[in-house]
Amino acid sequence: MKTATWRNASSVLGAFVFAWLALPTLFAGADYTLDRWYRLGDDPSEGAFANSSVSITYDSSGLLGQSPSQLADLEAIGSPLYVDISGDRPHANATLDNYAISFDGATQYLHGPNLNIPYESTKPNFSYTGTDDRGYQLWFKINTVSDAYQHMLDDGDEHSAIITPAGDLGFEMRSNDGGQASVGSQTAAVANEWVHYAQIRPDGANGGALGYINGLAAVSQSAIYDSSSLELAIAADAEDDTLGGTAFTPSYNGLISDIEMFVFGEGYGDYSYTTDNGYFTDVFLPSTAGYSYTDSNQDGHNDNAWIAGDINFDGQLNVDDVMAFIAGWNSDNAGTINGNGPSFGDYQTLGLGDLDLDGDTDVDDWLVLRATGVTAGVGSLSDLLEGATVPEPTSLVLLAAGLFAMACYRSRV
Ligand SMILES: [Ca+2]
Ligand SMILES: [Ca+2]
Ligand SMILES: [Ca+2]
Ligand SMILES: [Ca+2]
Repeated sequence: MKTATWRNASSVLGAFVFAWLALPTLFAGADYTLDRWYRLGDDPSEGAFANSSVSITYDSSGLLGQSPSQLADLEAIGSPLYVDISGDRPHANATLDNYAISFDGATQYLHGPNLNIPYESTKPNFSYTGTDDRGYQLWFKINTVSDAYQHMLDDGDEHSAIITPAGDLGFEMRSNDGGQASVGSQTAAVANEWVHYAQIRPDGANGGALGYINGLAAVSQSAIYDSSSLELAIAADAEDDTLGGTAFTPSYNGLISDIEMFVFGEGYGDYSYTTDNGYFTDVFLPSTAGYSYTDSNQDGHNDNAWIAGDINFDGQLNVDDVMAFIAGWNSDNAGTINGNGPSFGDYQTLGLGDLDLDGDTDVDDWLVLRATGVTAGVGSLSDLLEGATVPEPTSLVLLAAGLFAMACYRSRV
């Protein structure tokens, strides 16, 4: 989960925020550091109303009046419009999200300072010394799928959220070091549907750049991304104008609702799919039997966290999760990911036992499950797998009955 201070909160709830800032744990621990939160009309101080023109849209993560500024607001070009989406939110639980910004794909876009390599960023909340691990997530809804590139977000021409000319949802991570630039996913773009994107660089060059579409692993790219003096563009392609500035080509036709850009590593927190992928926490998890949605801290994300080891998402850690693990043994998602980067997992592989979220279910995941304590008394992995790498449904039932009997027996002694 993210650490954040809110621009609007700092004006409305100043005392509370400053008290909170005094907590020594604000930027320590497991949470990533939210550098930018572009709510695109939902920051109360922005004064958005339906069908009004955007001139400046606010970064809502950071305190006002700091030097250097903690806020990286974006300037609008071509008068994009605020759109009331309270009747058509990205997902049912997004009750704080009442506005999006609409772009025409021809003249309208937003621009401002890039984040790119955090320690080189021109307008950072912090120095981000030593870390180049970063990511973003956003919601968008396209109007039309064309045969040209559409850029929802282009951060310094290095990391981009795109639709390819083939009409596929995709991502870019550029590299002068032999990387792939644009990689389309196996999912075609569809008009008039909200889509969640996340692109994460989790672990230096070895971690690659991982693109998730609606919470699912979709595109993986490798190599080292480059320094960039180019700006961040929303709804446009950002490229070098050869004069020391950025040339923008507006290219995205549709709505964008909510963008977060964040930093982690080297004292700026950690990124975890199960706590930080907004689709997983806000859409998938509340759709399961074991979890609901609450947002007491009003950060736009679910406060309820997945229980480590709960493979079948019923909100409990018990022998049923061991059964789900055995059922998913030896599975992997390699066939669903495009690009030359590392393998990675998602809620589907997690539901098959991929507890280390590297895309497969193998002995490494068993060690993670065993560390939760839930496998105590159910036998060894080889015992459970004996006779079948992928148990037949009938043998699963028998295995379940056997495990249940074993659990009952052991509970009596
Ligand atoms: Ca919004
Ligand atoms: Ca929350
Ligand atoms: Ca469970
Ligand atoms: Ca795994």
